[in-house]
Amino acid sequence: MYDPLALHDEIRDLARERDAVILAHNYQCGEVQDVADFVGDSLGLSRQAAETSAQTIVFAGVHFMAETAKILSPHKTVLLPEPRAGCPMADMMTAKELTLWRDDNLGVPVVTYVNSSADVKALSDVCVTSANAVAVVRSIGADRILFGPDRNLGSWVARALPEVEVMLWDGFCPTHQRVTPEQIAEARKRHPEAKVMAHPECRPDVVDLADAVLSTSQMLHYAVDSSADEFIVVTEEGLLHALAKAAPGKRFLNLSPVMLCPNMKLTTLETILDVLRDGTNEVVVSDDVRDRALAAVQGMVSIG
Ligand code: CIZ
Ligand code: SF4
Repeated sequence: MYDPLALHDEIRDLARERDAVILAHNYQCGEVQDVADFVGDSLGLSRQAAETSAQTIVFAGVHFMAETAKILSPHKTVLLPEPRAGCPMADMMTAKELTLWRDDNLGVPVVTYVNSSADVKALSDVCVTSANAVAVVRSIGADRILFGPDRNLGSWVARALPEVEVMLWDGFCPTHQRVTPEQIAEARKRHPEAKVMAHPECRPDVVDLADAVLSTSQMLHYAVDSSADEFIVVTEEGLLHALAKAAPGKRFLNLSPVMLCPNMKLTTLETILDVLRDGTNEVVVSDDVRDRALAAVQGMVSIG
């Protein structure tokens, strides 16, 4: 019989035995977040991966996140509990496509969202997360950049930095792209007192209607610091669990059931236990790709 409490204890015992740290993304389901040593966004978890003294990293997230951890910690074993957990946005820009785009725009810096493959990172000048995209692009000081794969985050950067010409790749997150301005207007009508927090992966016409445009880590801080008691959360629903823990007593409303990433939900307590016990699903990045991607990833981790 499925017994989450027993599984939780078994995972914690095995993690200790195997000298493993469990990192879980804010979009993981509640019981996976609760078994992790650290819960966070790509930026925070990348930093944990770089700093941990544990020999093994179990990454409860999607493939590009585990790859990023491996790039930062090549001598550690990085295990991805569910090997099918990918990111459709990351798949929207291949290394071949980026090579052609870069060759058509020689000399223009390539700024890449962390939601991308290691091969794509290896072709990039610098990577960003949603928490530091604006700060990283500002720090480059270029008047023109190529930005991919997320056209929505790129548009958000362009609006924040009107002095920079941001050339956009046409990728998007299917989960965030589904949100419409009508849904926001409807939610506001039902909850006129609530603050709307939207992720920059949402469409620009959705972002326009938000009180605050924030990464998941920024949403957690905003909710804790705000004098408001009620929030409409416009990002993947896993964050609601983290929000409820960070700000107990406040009310967090899920915009709609469409805010679910099926890939993030593939990881379960059982798959975590399996990889810890068997050491399976190790993430590998070739030395050549790692050597070329490292500077871009380190640039991301060092800013913001
Ligand atoms: O950067 C991340 O972890 C993602 C994908 C979302 C966010 O805003 O935290
Ligand atoms: Fe990719 Fe969107 Fe899922 Fe994040 S929520 S992993 S961007 S598909």
